[in-house]
Amino acid sequence: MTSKTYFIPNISCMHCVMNIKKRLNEIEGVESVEGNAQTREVKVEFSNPATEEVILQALAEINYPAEV
Ligand SMILES: [Cu+2]
Repeated sequence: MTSKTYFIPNISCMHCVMNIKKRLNEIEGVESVEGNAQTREVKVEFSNPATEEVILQALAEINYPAEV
């Protein structure tokens, strides 16, 4: 399992975090998503078939691109 923490500048409140969690949890292989609206960080734990590329693309699609 891989664990990654992403800084997502567009997060402004808990609703943003909820939207991100909802979207990332739809990805097969994503095991957990934790977000913090204050630090604007989201921690994602995932394994195959999920990849970092898929996660980053999903974030960009919902207008919460991660700063990498
Ligand atoms: Cu928000």
